[in-house]
Amino acid sequence: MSNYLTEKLLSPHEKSNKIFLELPNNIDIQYHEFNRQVNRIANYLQQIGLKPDDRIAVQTGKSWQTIALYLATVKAGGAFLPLNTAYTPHEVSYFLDNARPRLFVCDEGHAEGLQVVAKNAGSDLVTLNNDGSGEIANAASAQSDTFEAIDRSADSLAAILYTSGTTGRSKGAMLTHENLWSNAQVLADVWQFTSKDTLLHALPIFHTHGLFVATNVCLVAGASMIFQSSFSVENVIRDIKKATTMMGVPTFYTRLLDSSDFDRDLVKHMRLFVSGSAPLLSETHIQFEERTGHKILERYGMTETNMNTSNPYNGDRRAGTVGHALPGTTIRVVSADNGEELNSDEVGSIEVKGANVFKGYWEMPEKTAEEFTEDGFFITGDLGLLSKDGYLTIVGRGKDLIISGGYNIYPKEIEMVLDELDGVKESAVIGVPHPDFGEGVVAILVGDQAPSENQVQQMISNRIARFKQPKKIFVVKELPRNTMGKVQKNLLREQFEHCFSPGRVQATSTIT
Ligand code: MLC
Ligand code: AMP
Repeated sequence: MSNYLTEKLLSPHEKSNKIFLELPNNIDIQYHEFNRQVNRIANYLQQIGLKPDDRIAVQTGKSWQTIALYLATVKAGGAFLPLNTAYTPHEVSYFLDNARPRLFVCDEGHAEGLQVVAKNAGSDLVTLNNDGSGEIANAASAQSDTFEAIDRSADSLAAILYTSGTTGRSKGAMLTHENLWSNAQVLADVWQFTSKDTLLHALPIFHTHGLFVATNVCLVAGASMIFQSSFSVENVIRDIKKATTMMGVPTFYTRLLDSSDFDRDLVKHMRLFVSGSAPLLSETHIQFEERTGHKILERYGMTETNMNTSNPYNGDRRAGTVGHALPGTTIRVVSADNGEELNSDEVGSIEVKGANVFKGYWEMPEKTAEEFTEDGFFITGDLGLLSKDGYLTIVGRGKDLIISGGYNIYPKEIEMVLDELDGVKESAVIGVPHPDFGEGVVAILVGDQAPSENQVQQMISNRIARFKQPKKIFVVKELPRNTMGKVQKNLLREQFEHCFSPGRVQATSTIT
């Protein structure tokens, strides 16, 4: 046995290849230097008594040291548990209480407020700052730069990523060494990544897209990453000349298209643009091609499954579709009524099976069982159709989920918070078209004394992350319901469809 994932990701590369480029600071990190830092941190983790499957929860900014901590955790036998930096202490406390990590890592600026949260979960808090300094760096600097990796098999736990649910309660998706490696290898092959590539990396590194798809693919190929702390049009335009590839959520591409400096000449040297995490409008695909001559390659995935499908690298990248099942992954579309597989072009529920699919939800065996079919397919909750030649089109979601700028927001979680507010009898949260984020969160409240939009924002600001908070709030006399008493969100979505467009319905106005 060996340490399955890190052996595959870290060992094979030329020592002198650059792994991270931080262009404005002129910092280059080479693979051999990076590997040594991984080893130092792994030694530190071993010294503090990390045991196999122990979790290391991390809420830190984007730095190459966080990536080193991820691989050190895996190499030392643990499971990496990244958390969105926008989560409030209230949200973090749920994740820590649920996962009971051995360590909770955050930056110094947040340590004081989070100390009690970590303590309540029985975790030690240590710091890692955006510039790589902090207690982890200090402790690691005294350690050896070689480390004998802890044996972990293909099926061992490598990471836990929390994903919200329709019940409002987040579930930890357990990803194995094989899930992560197999997907990285397949994507690197399919997208033809090599050590000559440089990826413009502007995604956050606490979700599947930025952490596994972007980073692991580069590691597998021995490629370099221009590591930008967050997405900005200006910085992408500044650095893209040095890149060969870019990955992003649709908002990245619509924002880039809004800039006249983003033109054919700027990106003529680029090899590939990939989009995912949310639907890319056909319109954006077409506009991008007209402007740059490049066809964005759209792919489809989930936290639980890593990537499932991709449009072809060579071949027809079809706008509005997410392409074919990846090698080693089986996709089927079944009837939501009886689970029977449907013919091509019939819309049904998308199910997936393969080495990419996770091993279950952390300490939720019943929930895990519910989401798999008897023959081992994972029920994605997405609705779609397969064309005769195997292209998957996603047409909607069977789950009540909003995707805003690539972040998933579960209405139930927001409704539970709104329903507790004074003056709110009940609420419904919906997603409607938003020009920047794809979908924007809108809350519809019932209650004669319902609070105003400003009051709501204040009341919920320390409960839920800013990106999940409703961008508009309306008050109605009552919510539309069907004969079963279920709120008809489709009617609400129709009613408020244009509220982010010019000439929209005034927010917080009472609709009768
Ligand atoms: C930020 N804000 C958002 C938001 N991001 N609101 C709704 N949706 C979002 N996605 C809010 C902030 O709270 C703030 O509100 C304001 O917008 C500006 O914040 P900012 O920090 O300046 O953010 P901005 O640069 O605008 O960020 C937008 C973004 C970012 C699109 C660049 O959200 C992003 O990087 N998204 C990527 C998400 C991602 O990686 N998803 C992958 C999930 S994995 P205010 O009111 O205070 O101004 C997955 C599987 C798969 O889905 O298939 O990949
Ligand atoms: P997450 O749980 O954050 O991993 O989000 C996964 C969900 O994002 C999927 O179930 C889909 O609904 C959605 N998604 C990911 N990629 C795409 C895509 N290319 N097109 C449409 N939806 C997508």
